[in-house]
Parts: sequence; C-alpha cells; structure tokens
Amino acid sequence: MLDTITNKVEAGERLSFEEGVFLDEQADLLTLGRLANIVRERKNGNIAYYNTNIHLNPTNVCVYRCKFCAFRADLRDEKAYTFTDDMIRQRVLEAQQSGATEIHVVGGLHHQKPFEWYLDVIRVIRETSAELHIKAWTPVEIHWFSYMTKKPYRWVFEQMMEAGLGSMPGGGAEIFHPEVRDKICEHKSSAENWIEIHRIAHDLGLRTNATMLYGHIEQARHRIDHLCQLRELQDETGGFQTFIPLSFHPENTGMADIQQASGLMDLRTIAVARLMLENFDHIKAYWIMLGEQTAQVALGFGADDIDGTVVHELIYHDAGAETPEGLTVEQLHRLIREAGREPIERDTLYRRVHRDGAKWSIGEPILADAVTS
Ligand code: V47
Repeated sequence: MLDTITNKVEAGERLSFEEGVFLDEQADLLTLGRLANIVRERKNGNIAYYNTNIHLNPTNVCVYRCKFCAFRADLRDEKAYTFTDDMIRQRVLEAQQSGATEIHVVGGLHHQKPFEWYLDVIRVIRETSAELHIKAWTPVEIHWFSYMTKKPYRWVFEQMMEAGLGSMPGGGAEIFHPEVRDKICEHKSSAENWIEIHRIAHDLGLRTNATMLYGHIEQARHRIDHLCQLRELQDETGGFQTFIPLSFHPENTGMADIQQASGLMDLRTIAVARLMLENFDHIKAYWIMLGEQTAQVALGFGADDIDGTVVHELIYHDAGAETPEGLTVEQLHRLIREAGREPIERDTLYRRVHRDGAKWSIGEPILADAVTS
C-alpha cells in the first residue's frame, strides 16, 4: 500500500480513508515526514509563517464540563473570573503596544451573561482599536448564542460581524466521531453543528480554521474520519485556511490519568494531517502546545506555520503546558531559521505584514506559488 500512497502523494492525488488509517497506524515516522514534506513544500515552499497576536479569554465560567478541559470554572470557584470592559480595553492597548495584528478571543459559556455581553466584548475591542483583526468564538459559542437568543446561526454571525468579527478560530472540534465525542464532551454542540456553523461562516465570507484534539482516548480511525469530514467541507466551501492539530494536555483535567502524547505522536499526527488534507493550504504547529523544539522539527514534517507571539494563553497553561506564555519575534525567527526555513510574518488572512517595530501595515496576499523554491 505504501507504494500506491507514495505515487499518489507525488502526483498530488487524494488519499482514501483506508490509506489514511494505514499511514497513521503503520508508516514509519521518517517516511511520513518525507511524504508530508513533499506536500508542504509544494504548497508553501521554504516559508514558515508566524503572526503577532494576543489572546483574550474573557471568562472561564462555563456551563459545560468537558472532560479534557482544565480551564473552565463554576461561578463560585476561587479561580472563576470575568473581564470587565476596562479589562478588555487594557488587553487591547497591550496588544497595540506589542504590535499585535490579531486578537484571538475564546472563553467559557457563562450562564449569567446574555448574548449582548458577548457582542459587547467584540464592540469594545473594535472601539479601542480599528485595526486589530478580531478572530473570535468557536461554533460551540455560536451555537450557545443561537440557543440563548433563539435566532439562527446566520443572524448571530451577522450581529458579530457588524460589531467587528473578522474570522473564526478552529476550536471546539475535538474529535467528531460520536464514539469519542460522547465520552469527552457529551453535552457540547455536535459535530454536525460544528460543520454546519463553519459552512455558514464560509458562506458569509468569513475565513475559519479547524482543529482536532488528539492523544487521549481516540484511535487512528477516529482521527482519519475527523480529517475526512474537514476535507469534505473544504471541497464544498474552500473557506478553511489552516488546520491545527491540538495535542491533549492531561494535567488538572477529568482525564488526568492519560499519558500525554509523545513528540513522535505529535510529529506523526502533523504529517498525516498534511497528507490527508491536500485541499488545506496550511498546517499549523502550535508551538505553545507542542513546545518550541517539537514545533521546530514539525516544520520538516508537514507544518508551515507556528502561530504567533501568543501572550496570555490560558487554556493550555491551565492544563499543564510548561511553554512560556509568549515568545519574542527574535526568538520565533531563530526557531524557524534553525529549522532551515524562511520566517514570514503574516496577518490572520495570510497577507504579508510590513513592520517597523510596533507599527505595521498589511501587504499583498502571500500566494503559495509565489513562495515555491
Ligand atoms: O477547542 C482544551 C483545546 C481548543 C485542552 O484557530 C485542549 O488559530 C489540549 O482551538 N489539552 C481551543 N487541548 C484552542 C484552539 C486554537 C488554538 C490555537 C490556534 C487556533 C486557531 C485555535 O483547545 C479547544 C480544545 O480542543 N483544549 N483543553 C487540553 N487540556
């Protein structure tokens, strides 16, 4: 089967579900890396992208109790918090001072906060900064807003876009297959909802990302099923930009007995994703979750993006991530150059960022065929 797969990868053809499961379960790491690197360099040449961004998790109070989550809190928990408008403004000013081009906003589903409160989070950001790209909410939140307001998803998006929403991050996907989803987040909005909400976002012109949470109770067939479902929606809409495999961090979660995925498993998952998602332009090695070393190696195993100078990240750090909360641009450059790649700063929509310290302007789209070396 490996010969057939190699021929297909070299010819740029699509791999089947069975071929994906074979690769995931049986291919050796270096073969996976070599094949994934063919696709990676065909699409993005020698470039490794990063962006300068900041995170805002406006509340950790959440009605759901997903077993993998160490971030959520009950209202009366000691660690429970909710941002005020002033705190949001402060975070945006901090983003401006650090030269961030993007603010990434996700949080808990606070049962005492109406839809207007979430809309205000976006409004306050936009009022404080006209330039910052607002990448916010996941389908889990959009579904909750729709449930609260009894309005369709499309209406929810239209309100958010009017307030300043620019794109949607990839969270909340976890593992689509019900054999797994029902065990790790049974109450959360379904895989069908996740797909449908991205379909609507794409139809409204919003670009979005996709993720997969791996390294817990799922098996190869669940991961490949997840990737095939994403690939199908991408065929239909073309609205996904980046796929981000998220390695499960067990500390302080309801699945703390599970051993964290090894660096090898991380690299295998990135490579398999690169090979299965031939219709996605980008695969992100999220350094904050993988660690700087694995993210660096991942740039040779299919990944072309390492996300950003992420400041104030809580979701992974609450779950035991020992990476620093932020890297400087110099550190990111060094990390990428050491991996033999060329760093390019992108904005959320993969346009070149021209920068002079904290001042920046957006340039032309970075086209895949323009970077092929
Ligand atoms: O949906 C939660 C995951 C996601 C844990 O779009 C955990 O650019 C590991 O989606 N261990 C949110 N993972 C983060 C996310 C994301 C991150 C970076 C970039 C982008 C993007 C999106 O984090 C959740 C869930 O799958 N998660 N808890 C944990 N203990």
